[in-house]
Amino acid sequence: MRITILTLFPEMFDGFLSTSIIARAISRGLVTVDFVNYRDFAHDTYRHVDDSPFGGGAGMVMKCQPVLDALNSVKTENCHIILLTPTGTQYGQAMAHNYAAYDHLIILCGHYEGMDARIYSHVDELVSIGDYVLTGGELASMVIADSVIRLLHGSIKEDSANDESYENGLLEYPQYTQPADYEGDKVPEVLLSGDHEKVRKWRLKESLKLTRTKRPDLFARHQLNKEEQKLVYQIEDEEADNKQ
Ligand code: 6GU
Repeated sequence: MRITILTLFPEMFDGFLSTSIIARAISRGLVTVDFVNYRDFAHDTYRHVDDSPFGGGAGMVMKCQPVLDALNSVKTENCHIILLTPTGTQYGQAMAHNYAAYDHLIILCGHYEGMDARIYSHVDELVSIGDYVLTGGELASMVIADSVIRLLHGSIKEDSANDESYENGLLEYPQYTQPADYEGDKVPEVLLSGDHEKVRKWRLKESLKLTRTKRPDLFARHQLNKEEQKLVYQIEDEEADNKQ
């Protein structure tokens, strides 16, 4: 897979690309990441990429010409082009899986007050990573690239990807490691039992409990199977008992 990132600040990505799982995925040849700096496509003396907004108001707006010339310089036949903006569709795990299937993903980072809206019709989608405002799209593009790259086959162990939060529509169960007793704070007994079926059931129940209380929105959308429905009845009974 190839990911091309269009940005005014490619140096922001140095640590991201040279560390841990992302660095390993690159060295294994699973992904290449390349950059285009909009500034290189600004042709006036001062290499302006932005200008003040028509109609007035604070801040600067990124101009069509340098952004679209930069984009046209890297477009390929089967590429998928996303533009990062707080006004885009909210990003999620399903979109990460979707993106991981493309040969070439092009990500446009905005900066300043945003981009000239005429740029929008030249991309496939507008994407936001959540309901807060960042100073630019660079961090958002790292969030997207990270979540996509770790899904590429050979990037991480397959089963570590399957159990996680969001993959089955539920939050992940709590994890523990050595020691079994940390200053009197003990790991749940069942995890030390060696009974794989009991452990699986306990984890599923904890996932359901966590999702139900922390993310009622996800829980409402999750289709409970028979086993899960039974566990939810247990959870409700336990809650009722605790109230008495
Ligand atoms: Cl994609 N860009 C900016 N500037 N802020 C954001 C965002 C993107 N997603 C959430 N906040």
